[in-house]
This record gives sequence, structure tokens and C-alpha cells, in this order.
Amino acid sequence: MAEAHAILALGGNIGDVSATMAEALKRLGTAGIRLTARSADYLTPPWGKTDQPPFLNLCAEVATELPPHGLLLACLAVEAALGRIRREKWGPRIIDIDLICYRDAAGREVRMATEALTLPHPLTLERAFVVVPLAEIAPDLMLSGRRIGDVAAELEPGSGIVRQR
Ligand code: PH2
Ligand code: MG
Ligand code: MG
Repeated sequence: MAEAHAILALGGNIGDVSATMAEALKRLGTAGIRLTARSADYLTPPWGKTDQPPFLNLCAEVATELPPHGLLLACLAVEAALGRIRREKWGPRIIDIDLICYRDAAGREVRMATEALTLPHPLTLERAFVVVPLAEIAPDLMLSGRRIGDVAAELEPGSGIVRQR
């Protein structure tokens, strides 16, 4: 059966985040979520709530037969298994795995707004910590009528984001 494709954004700012994100991708791989591309890790200034340590972020492209909500549940299960405890909105965390956009097996962009999940993720273009890593793996991706590579080119100079390695 043909697979759907999705973009995931991972991040965190507590503990060895690089190792935690790698472990998260490995665990997703055993849950029917096949990694097809991943960006480098990026050191990023905290966004939204700025009085906290910097984050490490990456973006990944995955292929899966899971529907959008099934994919979201798998991401939340991996977060929980890796020890994430939800405290304050936008606050410090061990690992966060967000679903950015989803293309079904027929190649159609899925748009939805439920309490649990809005697709595409509505804050993507405002978040340099997502746009810059995403531009590394999918510069031609279109979100809200904008090409991700173009949005990243506008952001990058003053974003304070540093690619690792
Ligand atoms: N996640 C947030 C809030 N702020 N800032 C950065 N740099 N990276 C994140 O992953 C991040 C954030 C809420 O999910
Ligand atoms: Mg998030
Ligand atoms: Mg999240």
C-alpha cells in the first residue's frame, strides 16, 4: 500500500537533547514511521517564552501508513516514553514532537482543525526554529502559499540559529 508522508519537528531544552531526539526517531521507526530525511540539529533561541535555555531542534520527513491522528498519538507516546512531563505551555521540555504537515497516500495535502490537531501546523512560518531545519530537507515545500526555502532565506540572518556539526 502507498504511504502517506509527513513532516515532524522535534525539539527540547532539558538534558542531552541530541541523544533524546535520535532515540525518538529510532522509536518512531519501530512504530511504523519510516524516516526518509532528517536535518542536522540546530541550536535555537527560545521562542514564545524567552526566559529559558536555548533549544536543540531538527525536522524530519517520514513515511507511514498511519492516519494523521494515529501519527500524532505515536509521537505523543514516544514523548511520554522518553520521560516528558507537561508543565507550562511553551516551557522547558525533554522532548517535543510536533506534526507540521501531512500528505496522504494519494499525495494530497491534508487540512484539518480538531481539538487535538491542526494541519498544517498554524505557527510554522512564524517559527524560525522549524523553518530553518525544514528548509534543509524540503526547501521546495509550500506552506500557506510560501516556499519554505524562501521563508528561511528571509529569516536566517537575524534568527540566532546555529547549525550543529
Ligand atoms: N518549542 C516551543 C516553544 N518555544 N523555542 C525553540 N527555540 N524551540 C522549540 O522547539 C520551542 C520553542 C513549544 O513547543
Ligand atoms: Mg511544540
Ligand atoms: Mg508538541
